[in-house]
Amino acid sequence: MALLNILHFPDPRLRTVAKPVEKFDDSLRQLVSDMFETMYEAPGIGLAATQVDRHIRLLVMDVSEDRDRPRCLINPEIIDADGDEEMDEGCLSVPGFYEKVRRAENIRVRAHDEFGEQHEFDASGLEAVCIQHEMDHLEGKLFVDYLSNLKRNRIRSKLVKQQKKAG
Ligand code: QAP
Ligand code: CO
Repeated sequence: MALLNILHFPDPRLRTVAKPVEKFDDSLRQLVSDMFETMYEAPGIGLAATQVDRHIRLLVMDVSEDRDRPRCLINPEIIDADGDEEMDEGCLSVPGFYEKVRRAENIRVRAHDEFGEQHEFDASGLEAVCIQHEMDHLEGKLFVDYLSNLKRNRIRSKLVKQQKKAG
């Protein structure tokens, strides 16, 4: 088990487009386990491999109150979407900032688990928002990209200042 380093906006590595997972082996399962540990410790409700500088199509999440429903999605696809909804979002890669983002309200998802089994399920509300947010990371996209240039630039300069202070 290991805690992984989380990249912070505006690190250019967060803009990498992730590649599909091809081998469902022990090293993949080790990464999944380290990502869960990192997410729970943060604490966060979702973490994409991109955020820990591993550029493969993998995300972990747990939107349950009791933090006892870990879910791992590999090579996820949204195969249906309807409705829209605005929710306050944050991101472990954009610490301290929360803004409203509009996304699909209900989605149908197809993904593999860490053993290579394919699953399909419906998600709504926070779970659906979290999946869409984490899938954006795999495309090199961040929730701040949905904000005005003014808001995004303010967030960028505050984080750059903090990162300089922290060394
Ligand atoms: C994505 O985000 C998400 O700023 C997951 O200081 C968030 O786990 C999807 C976090 C909201 C839907 C709604 C953020 C922790 C965690 C921070 C997270 C912070 C500490 C964010
Ligand atoms: Co995020």
